[in-house]
Amino acid sequence: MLKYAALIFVGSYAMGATCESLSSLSIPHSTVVAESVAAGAFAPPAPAGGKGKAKGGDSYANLPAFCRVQVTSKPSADSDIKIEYWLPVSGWNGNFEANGNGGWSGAITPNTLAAGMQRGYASAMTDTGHEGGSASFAMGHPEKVIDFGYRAVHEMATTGKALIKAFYGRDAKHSYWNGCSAGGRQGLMEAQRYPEDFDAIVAGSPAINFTGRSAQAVWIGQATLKDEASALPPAKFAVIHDAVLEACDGRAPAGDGVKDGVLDDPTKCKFDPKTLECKGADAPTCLTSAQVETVRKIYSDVVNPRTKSVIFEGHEPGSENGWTTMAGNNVFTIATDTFKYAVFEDTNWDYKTLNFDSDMAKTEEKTGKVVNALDPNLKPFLARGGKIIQYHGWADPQISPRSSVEYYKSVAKAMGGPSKINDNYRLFMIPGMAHCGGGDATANFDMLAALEQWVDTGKAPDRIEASRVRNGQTDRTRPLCAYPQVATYKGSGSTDDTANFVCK
Ligand SMILES: [Ca+2]
Repeated sequence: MLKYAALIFVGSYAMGATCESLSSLSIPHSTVVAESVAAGAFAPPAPAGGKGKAKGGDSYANLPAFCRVQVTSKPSADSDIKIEYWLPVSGWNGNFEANGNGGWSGAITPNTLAAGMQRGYASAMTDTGHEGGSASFAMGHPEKVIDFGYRAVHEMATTGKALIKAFYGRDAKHSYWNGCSAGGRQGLMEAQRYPEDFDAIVAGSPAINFTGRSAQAVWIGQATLKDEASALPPAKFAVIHDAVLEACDGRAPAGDGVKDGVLDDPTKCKFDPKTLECKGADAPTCLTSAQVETVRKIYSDVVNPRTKSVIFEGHEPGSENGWTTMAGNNVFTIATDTFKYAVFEDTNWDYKTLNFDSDMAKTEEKTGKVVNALDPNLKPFLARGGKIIQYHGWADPQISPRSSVEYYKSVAKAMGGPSKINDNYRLFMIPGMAHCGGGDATANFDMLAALEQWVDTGKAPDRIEASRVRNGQTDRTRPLCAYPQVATYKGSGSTDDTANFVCK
């Protein structure tokens, strides 16, 4: 087998260790297996069933030689956390990048590791301590829930730094976090619980209130699946969406300024679904009175019926085309898993029984306090110069975007006002974007590059350029603006050209 040593001639550090020697590195409660992989030689595991090509199979042919390190970490007796690191032998940019997961996580995806390494990073990913996308692992395994909640990522950070130091003979210049959805939650959780782990964090569409959004999916499921009359035929999602745009997209003051198929700030859209109510019999282009009530429920915040306190923020106008996620024929599985396996530990648990008053304390005590990342105290992270780019699509039908806004505001308040966090923490709300991408938005952007630039220059990004690609063509460019600013049309020129917009 080929043996690679990372030869780094920087400063006083002349040489690191061979890849294979990392296997004997002593990492607390962990076993380490390291192997050299020649350029283009990585063979991803075959997909289930053993036939066909693994996802991203062809792209591995272009990979540089790297040291592949597989770690099993057992910080508790019940832990079994898999972590993988790809350390490029040459062309290392000097930085560490840890990548986040999605949903209930439970997988290390080689194409994610490859993407980071192709940008020059020593990249990392963990399965968060269990395999697969179900939460069934949680039943009877509170330590595994802790691993999923925050411990696996912390292990990935500390072990990654030790491996980098051993392999390259020096510390990483900076440690980056990059994740969306569950990965956004993981990044903000790190800033809250382990402020030393990462220097800079991209937190996309974060599931920071994991139990809250689970409650919302049940809230919507209880409304839509209550009876046949309350259900929304998926064909009507587009009808509602069109009515929303008709009401709120376009010229001010009634609209948002620019008629472009997306809402710049849907919280200002006062759309009443009753305007769509059928005048006579039910028809494909209108809503029955029962359906009007269902739609109102989808837009409404999830509240405790007794105290009226908000459990989670409602969906925004503009998100309708994605409502199959939570208002389809089944209750969103990620949500039912939360209650079935983590909170109640009962495989027979029925979503219809969830009580938004009496069940909430147990939800918080059992699961919320482990998996939710809502602590507004980022002082230790910000004090050491940590940086966060958080982003969220305004049309996200899976994690309500206002949950990001509310968290951002809570941090600003806790830290003494927006001016106290502005140099370290910025939120970018993306008009029309669905969950971590898609929708009618300018959803092509590079938040990691923006964060790198911020770290390297010290100048916080006020606007980040984005584009929309349709049928292989870029048909719109637009700036994404640091909240609370929005991309504002200057008044002349094409509304598909970013040069004609300012952030204000
Ligand atoms: Ca608009």
